[in-house]
Amino acid sequence: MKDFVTSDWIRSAFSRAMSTMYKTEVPAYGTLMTLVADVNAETLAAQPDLAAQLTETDTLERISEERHGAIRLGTPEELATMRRLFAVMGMMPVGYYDLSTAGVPVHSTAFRPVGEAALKRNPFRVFTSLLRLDLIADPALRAEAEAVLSRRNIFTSGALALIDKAEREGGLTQEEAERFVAQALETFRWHDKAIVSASLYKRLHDAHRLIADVVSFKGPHINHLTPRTLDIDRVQALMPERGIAPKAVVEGPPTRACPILLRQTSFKALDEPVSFKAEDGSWVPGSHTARFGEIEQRGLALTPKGRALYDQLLDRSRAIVRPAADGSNASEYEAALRQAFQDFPDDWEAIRKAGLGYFTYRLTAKGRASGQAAGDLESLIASGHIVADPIVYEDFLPVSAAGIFQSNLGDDAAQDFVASPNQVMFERDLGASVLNEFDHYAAIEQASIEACIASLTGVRA
Ligand code: OOG
Ligand code: NI
Repeated sequence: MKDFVTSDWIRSAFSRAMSTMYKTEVPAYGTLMTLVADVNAETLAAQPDLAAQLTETDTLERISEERHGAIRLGTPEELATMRRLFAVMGMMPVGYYDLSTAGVPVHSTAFRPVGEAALKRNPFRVFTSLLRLDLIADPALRAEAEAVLSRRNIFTSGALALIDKAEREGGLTQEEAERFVAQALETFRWHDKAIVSASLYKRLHDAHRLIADVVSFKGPHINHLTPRTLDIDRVQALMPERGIAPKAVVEGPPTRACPILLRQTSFKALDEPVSFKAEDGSWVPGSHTARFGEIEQRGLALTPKGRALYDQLLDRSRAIVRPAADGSNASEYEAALRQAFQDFPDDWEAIRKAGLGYFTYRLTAKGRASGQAAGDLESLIASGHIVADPIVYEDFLPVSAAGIFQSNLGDDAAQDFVASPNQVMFERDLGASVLNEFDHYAAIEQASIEACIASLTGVRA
């Protein structure tokens, strides 16, 4: 039996390497990281209860390590190989997001670790989109884009060989894992030399800016990395002081005492110099806008019932005000959002009792000391033997994701596509089914209840 490192180890190493690379490529990301670390430290100092809870649930350490990134792929083959690459790091496809309804011609999943232990170790996730060439109206342009994509190979031969090896042998040794991280990183690197001519770039760009971003380059450059903050409103407010211009509104639920799901904001993508290949082999200078920075604040994972309520309240507020990209109605939008969310309880016990969110259960000091106690879960909570902690939402939100895409594609980029979710096609291209996020949270919750009951009563629940 070989001495393999764990997939958690590989994922942590990869996430660190990616962050280091992106900091060099996009210095504003480094500034944002520093700002987030400062605000997190302030928040923890001001809220000892929060610090204690994060320590108790063994999640304090992971906060500053946390991040997600995003890439956009061009072909089914790229998506299928990406699934195998992420699997080496213990990252599985969770959830299906259709962005066509929001005017972006992609559908997506998030590759992330599943299971409590892996998430605690390092929850690094990558929001991964596949371009929907079937949504390009012009058949000639679609054929040209397909031809360009069919000629590129986004993975190094070293990465492909190590993926094969990991699959065949069930893991990688430390030396192989280190090589794997370095080889995998190559796929996500920025390339400033386009693989298309300036005129094809322009036609792709005119069809949709996102199409130009996916088709014109050698690989799917990581387009943002997102640290997790404990106070997104504070970071949003401080960004201008550090020379970063935030997008107009924070996506997701409003500010609450009990954070739910996910709130996100970003700074606008940078205009970066690139060059295009001319017929005579010379390089023609131009520019491309794709890479940005984002921050997120994560809260409670909602049950299907809680999620339905969230979707309903978000729809209700957006029926009153739709946030304009230029920020002109930001305060009206925030007011409408706050008003609508009055109907979502903002107290952990009320949320839990209404069955709106997922919680993990653990023994209190009293529960651990008592050794034995009888009763059902609710009475053991009431008697102070068991306490519930919110489970953090590890996934994404399609309306918010569309807002992030949109703010970085430019205000003119919104287009009407016929809503056409196609999870069947996505899973065929992926070569696997995506996991259902709700099943996953429910299983973590259930396992924690069983563990509590078993240690208090000596029997399995
Ligand atoms: C992905 C946008 C979605 C998020 O955090 O919701 C996303 C992209 O722009 O490629 O990253
Ligand atoms: Ni993001």
